[in-house]
Amino acid sequence: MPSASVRTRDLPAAVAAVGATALGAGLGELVAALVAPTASPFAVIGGGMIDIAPAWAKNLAISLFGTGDKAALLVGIAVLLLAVAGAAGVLEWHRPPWGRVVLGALGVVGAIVALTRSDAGMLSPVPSIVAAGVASAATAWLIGRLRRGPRSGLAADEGLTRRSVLALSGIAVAAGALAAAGSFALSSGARAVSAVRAALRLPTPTTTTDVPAAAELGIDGLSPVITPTADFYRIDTALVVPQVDPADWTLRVHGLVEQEVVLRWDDLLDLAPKETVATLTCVSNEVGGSLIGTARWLGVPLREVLARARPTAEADMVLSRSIDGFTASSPLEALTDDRDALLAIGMNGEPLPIEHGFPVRMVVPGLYGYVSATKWVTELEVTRYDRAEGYWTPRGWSERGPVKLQSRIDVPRAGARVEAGAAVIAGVAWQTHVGVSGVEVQIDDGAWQPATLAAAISADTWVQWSLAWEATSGSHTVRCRAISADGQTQTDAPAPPAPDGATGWHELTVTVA
Ligand SMILES: Nc1nc2c(c(=O)[nH]1)N[C@H]1C(S)=C(S)[C@@H](COP(=O)(O)O)O[C@H]1N2
Ligand SMILES: [Mo]
Repeated sequence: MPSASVRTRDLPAAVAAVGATALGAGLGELVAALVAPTASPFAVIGGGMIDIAPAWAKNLAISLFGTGDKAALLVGIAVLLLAVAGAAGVLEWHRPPWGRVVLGALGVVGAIVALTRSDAGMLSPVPSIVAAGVASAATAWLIGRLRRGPRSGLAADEGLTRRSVLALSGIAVAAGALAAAGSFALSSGARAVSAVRAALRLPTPTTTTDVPAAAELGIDGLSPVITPTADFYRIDTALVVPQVDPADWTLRVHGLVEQEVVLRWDDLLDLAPKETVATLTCVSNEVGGSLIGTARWLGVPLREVLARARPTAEADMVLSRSIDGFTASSPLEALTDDRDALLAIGMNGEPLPIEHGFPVRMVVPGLYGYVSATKWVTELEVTRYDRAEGYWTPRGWSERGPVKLQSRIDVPRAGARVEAGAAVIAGVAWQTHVGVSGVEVQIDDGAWQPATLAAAISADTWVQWSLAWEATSGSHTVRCRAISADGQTQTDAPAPPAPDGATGWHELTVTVA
């Protein structure tokens, strides 16, 4: 029976590729746990399959496996992967390098799927590429040794017996399993908190802020007035994102207070969270930069929380501290006046994303994030500016950070080519908690022209603006400046972000065809 004997002779190659692929897959999971937790190749492929599976298949899986449906899917993917690996080994044995090519192609598919997931980061393709690279290199190496064999006439150390190849494949499987177990241990905290977050139901807000339809000009390329959560900038010092379970979360309010207070998650819910819209921006934002976004925040006024603790008369600052040690120094005044300074638990209708501070963060209109927007917040120390300082103050940033008046051109993009004729210039302008009353645009050295302002949501948010432009061919410089609600015109004097925020006019060059 020739076919059977062919199969037997193919077996070591198949086993070698299965071992190599198990090693690659395990290392891919480990790399994911270390650098891109949401891009575990298995989770990414599984998530992609769930997204494209028709409803009947999902229902069938749930009725067959119940709550074990996801585990069953992952086992299914593993079995399929190893079967493909075995086939790739046979292919590599007969037609090198096609087995390697198949394994490499699987990695490319994984990397592409990882990049198309909504939570994809820059590093999301890395785990799949590492997995496929290791799998195909180890397959090529093992099958290469097998091919030479101990009696191939080459030096003994260049070939391997089938028995050695099988033993090495077994070691590869064990090493892959060990790496996968390591990644599982590393990511278990994150999985648990993600699951808690996914199951969390937020309370209905007691009050909400209206977003008037006229706040959104709906111009192509203009930043939407509410920033989609997935596009919201992220800035923090956390190498590993803190994983805080709401059930374990507490906020201690202490220092210069008459009554020390400890709040738990349920206490926050009892304080009747409200929803407001606020723009958050980073002091590091350059003129024209993108470290700014606007969201609907659900939370409890800090004013009410601080009132329970009753700060003493000498206090002038609140040092908020996150679970990972970051601190921000906010003026007590800004947290207790009539503005919507929040202990936020929701962002755009969902629990805070873990990287945006789950379960609780601060949001304070009018202040840059580094002196106010503490994520994963667990402590409010009521103190004085002459007694304590926030994380960035000794590192060259100002102890107070009121947001400066700024405006940005979104349309057209810098360096864009624009058709001659009717065109539009549009952007956003802000000075949170002060508000914007106008924006002016200058083209080349022409007169400053007033832009049309969209409806403002409130003084705490940015506002969109636009100006119709009859574009004439050639190269043009376009610049903008905002006028604040209190009558100030945005300064053209350039200042770098440090120590308290960039100033100057946003300006760009446009080529009109
Ligand atoms: N725990 C913690 N909170 C933090 C920071 C940080 O480094 N650690 N960075 C602050 C800074 S500098 C900014 S601009 C905002 C950014 O919030 P975001 O990542 O949700 O956009 O978070 C603030 N809160
Ligand atoms: Mo920031």
